[in-house]
Amino acid sequence: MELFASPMACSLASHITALEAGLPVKVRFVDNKKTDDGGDYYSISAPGYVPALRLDDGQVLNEGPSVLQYLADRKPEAGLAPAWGSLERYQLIDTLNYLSTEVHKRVFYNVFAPTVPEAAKTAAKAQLEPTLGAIARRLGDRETLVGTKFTVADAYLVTILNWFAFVGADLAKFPTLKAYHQRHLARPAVAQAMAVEMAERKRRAA
Ligand SMILES: N[C@@H](CCC(=O)N[C@@H](CS)C(=O)NCC(=O)O)C(=O)O
Repeated sequence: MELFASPMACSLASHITALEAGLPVKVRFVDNKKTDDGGDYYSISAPGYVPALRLDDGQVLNEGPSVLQYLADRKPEAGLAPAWGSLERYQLIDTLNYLSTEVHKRVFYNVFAPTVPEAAKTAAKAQLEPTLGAIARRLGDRETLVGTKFTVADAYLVTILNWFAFVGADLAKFPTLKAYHQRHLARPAVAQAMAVEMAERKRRAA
C-alpha cells in the first residue's frame, strides 16, 4: 500500500496509524500536486488532497476517516478501531466525523487556506479557543477519545493539536488537553512519524 501525504498535514494521522499497526505502507510525499517521482497527483486523487491510500490492486481511498479505518481494520489485534457492530465503533465514527468536519474543515481550513478571504480567516481564528474547549469537554477526564485504548481518533486529534500549537493557540488553558497531547507525542509511532515529516518539511525549506 502507498500513503500519499503532506508533511504535518491531516495525513499524519494515517502515517501514525500505519506505524502503530506495523503495516507495510510506503509513505509518498506530495508537493504542489506532484508526487515524489514527479507524477501528477490529480491522477491519483481527483480533488488533489491528502491523505490518499492506494491499495495493492490500485484502488484508492481518499478521505481521512475511511483511510484511518481501513488501515486499522487490516490489523484488528492492534485495537486501533473498535469491532464493527459495537457501540464504540459508532463512537469512533462519530468522533472522526466531528474532527474532520467541525474542527478540521470548519476551523482549520479557513485558518490555513491561502484563498480564504481575510474576514473568514479572522472569524475562524476566533473559533480556535472555543473549539479547544469543546474538544476538552469531549475528552473529559479520559486518557483517550474513544474507549480506553489508543485509536485512530487519537492519531487524528494529536495531528490537530499540533496545528493548534502551530498557530499559537494556548493549550495550557486546557490542562487535560495539554497533558493528552504531551502523552501522545511520546508514543513511539507518533514520534517516528513526526520525525520523518518534520525532516521532509526541513528538506523543503532548505
Ligand atoms: N475531505 C478530506 C480533506 C483532506 C484535506 O483537507 N487535506 C488537506 C491537508 S490537511 C490538503 O490536502 N489540502 C490541500 C488541498 O486541498 O489542495 C479529508 O477529510 O480527508
